[in-house]
Amino acid sequence: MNDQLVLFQVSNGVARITLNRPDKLNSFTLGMHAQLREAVTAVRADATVRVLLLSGNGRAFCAGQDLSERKQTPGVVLDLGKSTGELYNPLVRSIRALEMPVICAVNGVAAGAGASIALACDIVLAARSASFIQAFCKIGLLPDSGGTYWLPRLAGAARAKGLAMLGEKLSAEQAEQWGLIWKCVDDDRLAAEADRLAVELAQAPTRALAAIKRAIQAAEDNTLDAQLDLERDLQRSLGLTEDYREGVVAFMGKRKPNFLGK
Ligand code: T3D
Repeated sequence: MNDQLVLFQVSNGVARITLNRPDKLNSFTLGMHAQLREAVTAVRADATVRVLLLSGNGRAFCAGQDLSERKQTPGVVLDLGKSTGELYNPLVRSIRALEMPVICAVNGVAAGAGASIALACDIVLAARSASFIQAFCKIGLLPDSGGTYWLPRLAGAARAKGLAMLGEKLSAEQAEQWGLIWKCVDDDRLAAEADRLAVELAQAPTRALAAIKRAIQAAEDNTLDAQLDLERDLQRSLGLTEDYREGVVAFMGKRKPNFLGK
């Protein structure tokens, strides 16, 4: 049995988390949830980490909830609100709250909660052969883990309803064209391109990136007035960072800045 359901490694400011149940398309079991939670907690606690790169092992990114854990037992009431509220929602919240960019390298199919979790990340890069499937309706559920939040915001209500009600496979290329993801790249370039982005972002002014993430997420609900105030407050604090000082000095000195994430 595979005990390492999640692979975790940190180097040069980049934390790499890889879902690792390839034979079951990296679908979520209780064990995988626990290991993923532990890894995300470790990322949060490690001050050297400036970027998180999430991916999947094998031919899929993630096929959502492992349905073998959902076999009905007579007399036992299944409470999906509990697993959603106690496992998936905290995971989505933790990705959104991480004060650093989270890159998702979608190496293959992302279905059900697997698709929602990919879309919760800040920069989603997909292999050209990958796909996104709102598989929920096929088993009598609705998109969760933020699915009904991301889809209309990213793709518009018409496409969101079509995707969620039909459960059809959306190719990575179409996902890129519809604005669901940052980019799709040829399959054999995915790992290198994800690494290149991660290394670039790990050398960027981390606090500015965290502020960008926070402000763009807040814009989903804010009025323009509230957003202008938030930008003012965040800019004030960024103006006091070492990285801002370094950025200006490097620009004036016509050299490459050396950002430390401080
Ligand atoms: O329950 C709660 O807590 C509420 C929260 C729910 C969140 C959710 O994610 S609900 C949605 C759950 N996911 C799905 O419904 C997707 C199910 N999977 C599929 O539809 C297909 O596997 C795919 C379209 C993703 C890929 O199809 P294909 O033909 O490429 O692969 P396959 O042959 O179906 O799967 C390969 C193996 O992975 C196979 O196992 P086997 O027969 O070789 O031993 C298959 O059973 C297994 N697998 C794939 N997805 C899941 C799974 N096993 C358990 N759960 C899965 N979700």
